[in-house]
Amino acid sequence: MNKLTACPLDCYDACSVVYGEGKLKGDPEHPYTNGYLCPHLNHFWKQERITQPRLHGKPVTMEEALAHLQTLVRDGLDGNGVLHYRGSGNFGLMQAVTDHFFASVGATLTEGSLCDGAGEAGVVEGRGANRVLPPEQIEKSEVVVVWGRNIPVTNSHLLPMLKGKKLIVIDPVRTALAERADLHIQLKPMGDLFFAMLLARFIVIEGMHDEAYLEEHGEEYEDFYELTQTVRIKAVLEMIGLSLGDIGDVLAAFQEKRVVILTGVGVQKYRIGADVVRAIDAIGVLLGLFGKEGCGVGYLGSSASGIDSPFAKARRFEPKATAAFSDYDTVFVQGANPAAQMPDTNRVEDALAKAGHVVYFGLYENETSALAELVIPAKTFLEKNDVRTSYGHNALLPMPACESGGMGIGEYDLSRYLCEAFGVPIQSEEAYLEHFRSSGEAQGGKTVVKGREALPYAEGFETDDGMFAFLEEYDFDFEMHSDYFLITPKSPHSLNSQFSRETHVHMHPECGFAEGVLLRVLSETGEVTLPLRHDDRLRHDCVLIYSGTPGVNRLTPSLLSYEGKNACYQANKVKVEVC
Ligand SMILES: Nc1nc2c(c(=O)[nH]1)N[C@H]1C(S)=C(S)[C@@H](COP(=O)(O)OP(=O)(O)OC[C@H]3O[C@@H](n4cnc5c(=O)[nH]c(N)nc54)[C@H](O)[C@@H]3O)O[C@H]1N2
Ligand SMILES: Nc1nc2c(c(=O)[nH]1)N[C@H]1C(S)=C(S)[C@@H](COP(=O)(O)OP(=O)(O)OC[C@H]3O[C@@H](n4cnc5c(=O)[nH]c(N)nc54)[C@H](O)[C@@H]3O)O[C@H]1N2
Ligand code: SF4
Ligand SMILES: [Mo]
Repeated sequence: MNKLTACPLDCYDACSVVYGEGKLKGDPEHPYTNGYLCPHLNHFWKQERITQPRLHGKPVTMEEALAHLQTLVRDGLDGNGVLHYRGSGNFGLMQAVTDHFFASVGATLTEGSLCDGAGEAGVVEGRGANRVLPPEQIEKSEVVVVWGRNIPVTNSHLLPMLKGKKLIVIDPVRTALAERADLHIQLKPMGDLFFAMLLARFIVIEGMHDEAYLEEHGEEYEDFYELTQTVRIKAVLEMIGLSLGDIGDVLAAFQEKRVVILTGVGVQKYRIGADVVRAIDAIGVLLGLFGKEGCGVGYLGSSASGIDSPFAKARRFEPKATAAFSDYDTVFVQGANPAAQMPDTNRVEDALAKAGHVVYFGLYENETSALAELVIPAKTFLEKNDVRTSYGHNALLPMPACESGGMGIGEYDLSRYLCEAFGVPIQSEEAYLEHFRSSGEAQGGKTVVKGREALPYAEGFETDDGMFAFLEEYDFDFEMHSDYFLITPKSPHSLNSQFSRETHVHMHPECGFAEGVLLRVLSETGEVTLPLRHDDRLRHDCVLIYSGTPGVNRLTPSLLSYEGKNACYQANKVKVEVC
């Protein structure tokens, strides 16, 4: 019999999945999933799993593994502490049940993000809260501006909704979407803050701003207009690789009535990421796009919006992007591969080696499982109960267990074991699941998270005074000319470090190096050697290495964004040399 579940992966689309006879299919009834899945789930079975727990490299039983885990946690709590480092390998809400145990016994958890935290900080500063722009609004638009988001790769279920619309892509790479767009602005990486401010300035100069809307929702806009006047037009356009014509072309598209801007994580992998996203939001405010049918600015919305956590809260935190593993006796890694996916791999490896004991709790072998003392296999999403939400739409999707038995242990069972061993109260699995399920309500034939609006910000912004808080100042000290920009977007074949990972460095064919040659790529933080793949979608001043490529994060720095405690994967420039 078929069962309905949802894809567990960290992805905008959060697909509804039909499971039957050992096969996974896209739910044809679900309005966004539309009956198809992407390669990650289509090939889900091919990925080899960890089948047995391992201690110091030797197989042990699950009972032995859990008993050892208990000892490591106890010793850590009695000594220099325990760090619980949870990643985004599985996006189910029940993944956080381990937080309940670790927080209750006084362990340290992580704060900030490797992902969208800088942009989210900018959104929250400006709008007061980070709401999802529902796909229904995107569908009703006439013009879609895709700004630092690679929709065909990372958010492919949105593609049908872009059909027939005027499409503008702002991206240093000529992505597949840029290829078919009406306009592609191939700016320099890190050029977005200035481009957004210049667009804002010309919107006001041309009188395209919505004065009635601004009086009600953005009364400080004139101060922001003044700030944009500090940007020297000619020098800055030259610096970001654009012309006045590019500004004119984008403004022309803004003349249409229903405009949507979709911002992705690409624009905010820098220390000033919050300011960039806030400046892009300002364009939406000037044009009066928020709270209007078929309009809006959508970033990765908060997936936790509308969900109350039933789990204990921690009091101590480490920043996720720069966690000091070596300060702890016991580090428990769950659903993550920090030895590859955190920035500054050389530092991370060193810090993990100096931590007392590293435990890895996951599905697949990776750089982190290779250096863990204790490895505990998890169950897949098909073998345990969960519920999920998304940062790309408002649906609440149940994920009931579809298969029984199997290898590994689920997050709830592992947490219950630890809670019982340490005398920490824990509710039944069903009570938590019911708590999450009851956060949903029926809306137009599907279940959505209660309280999430079909048209966010229709009543104004959620700041203290209800007004959009425009950017008041900015810092910009990025070297835009020497060396190469490093861009590290998502790959079509992997989900960060899960599944089929990329192995090349990409540069334009006119970069002066032969296809296939081994290139050493160097930054302030480290180096990596990879074979070169020519890629004429790139600017001449860019080196592209996909997220998940082994070694890419040897090049990226241990820096936090100025706001949002986010990793800054594109903050280092790089040099290249032939090996
Ligand atoms: N196939 C696949 N899908 C995924 C993932 C995956 O690994 N693989 N990961 C998931 C996760 S965890 C996330 S967070 C989302 C993120 O998904 P997206 O938001 O799409 O993020 P990225 O692919 O990192 O970058 C998006 C685009 O930004 C561009 N870019 C890079 N630097 C700049 C810049 O300075 N300015 C501008 N304007 N653009 C820039 C890149 O060229 C790229 O096309 O995707 C999710 N979906
Ligand atoms: N250079 C560069 N680095 C990046 C990025 C980038 O764009 N460029 N992107 C960053 C972003 S946006 C993100 S979100 C992070 C992601 O980085 P991580 O959070 O480290 O995620 P993954 O690499 O997907 O690794 C997830 C692991 O989770 C495990 N897992 C999967 N399902 C389950 C489960 O049900 N239970 C348990 N216990 N484990 C499970 C799998 O074994 C898998 O190896 O990477 C960041 N790193
Ligand atoms: S990874 Fe994204 S697009 Fe692919 S099946 Fe999962 S939710 Fe759908
Ligand atoms: Mo992410």
